[in-house]
Amino acid sequence: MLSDPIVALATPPGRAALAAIRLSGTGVHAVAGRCLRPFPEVPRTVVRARLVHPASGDLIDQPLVARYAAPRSYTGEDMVEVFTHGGLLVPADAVAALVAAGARPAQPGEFTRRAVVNGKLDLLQAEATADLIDAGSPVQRRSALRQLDGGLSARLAALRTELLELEALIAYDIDFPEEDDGPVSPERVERARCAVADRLARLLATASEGERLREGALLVIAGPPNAGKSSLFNALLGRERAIVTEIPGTTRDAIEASTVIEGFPFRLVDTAGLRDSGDRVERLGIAVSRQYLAAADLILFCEEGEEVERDEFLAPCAAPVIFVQTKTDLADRPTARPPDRLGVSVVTG
Ligand SMILES: Nc1nc2c(ncn2[C@@H]2O[C@H](COP(=O)(O)OP(=O)(O)OP(=O)(O)O)[C@@H](O)[C@H]2O)c(=O)[nH]1
Ligand SMILES: [Mg+2]
Repeated sequence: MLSDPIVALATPPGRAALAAIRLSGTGVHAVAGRCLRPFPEVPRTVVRARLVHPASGDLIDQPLVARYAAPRSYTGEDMVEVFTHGGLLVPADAVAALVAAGARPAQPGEFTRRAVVNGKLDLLQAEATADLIDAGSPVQRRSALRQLDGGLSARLAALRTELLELEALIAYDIDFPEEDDGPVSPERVERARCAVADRLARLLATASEGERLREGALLVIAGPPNAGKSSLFNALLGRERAIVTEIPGTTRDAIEASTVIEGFPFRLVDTAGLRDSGDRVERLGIAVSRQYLAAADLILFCEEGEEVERDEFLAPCAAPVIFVQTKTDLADRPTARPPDRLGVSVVTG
């Protein structure tokens, strides 16, 4: 049944001051009323209640309880929210009591699914809810909130309207084909078609940006051995994640870590130094470096001094490349830094 009473813990289990339990569905007020004394009579008010097991009458907690009446709730159904104390035992016992009182444990996503079915959210907003919960950077949060606000939904609705208008123009032309110089000129149909195609193309162009925002842009640190790639990787991460030694060929496998830079999510990758190597393991590592270079959204190409054979490694890459001159603290640099290179030093910061 799609509207049977369901219950779930809305907060993660574990030691915490509070836990939130949600119930939704037809008859859910009666179900909750079997465990909660008093049960609030007025929707959208909060009362302090005693939560007991419906069979044994055992006191489980003294929670705050809020009541919502359909359709004015998250799911659009009758709902109850119970705020118990946190921890491992109390919330679990509270959910068990509510199940004993007649609610079924909810499936993952079932509350939001009901909200979609009842027209409280559209599918894009439901996805935005998941994105907001998963957001790991301020930009991800802003983007999810925009979508939750209906930004993308409004663009799709406008697109749909334009398509329907175009269809109507074409249908009119088909219905009255004899009218040579009818009210619908071919130019008008063509103009409308171009406008819709253009809008679709612009919307599609934002798709990869959205994906990058969700997954994090792939920022690949590459360059010859010993250039200071792992040092830069650690500095950008703010922790010693990759091994650093003075031995060229230290990093033999790609190391990936997530980080937030200026509010944007990044998948930061440190790679094996690029050179022609006779060592089998190192060669395999360099092959992995090349795969990351091919998939990168942005490449930081590190060089310590003289320019190396960049082209052999960078020619197959589509991503923009920032050339980085490392170890700028060292005084014995042979020549001044070329203007196209960004200078960094992990010694001076
Ligand atoms: N003075 C100075 N030394 C640095 C700097 N960055 C790295 N080094 C040193 O350069 C050496 C190589 O650093 P790594 O970060 O391991 O270099 P890598 O490019 O990852 O090397 P491979 O993994 O072998 O390809 C180490 O001895 C570092 O301490 C810097 O900014 N200044
Ligand atoms: Mg390294």
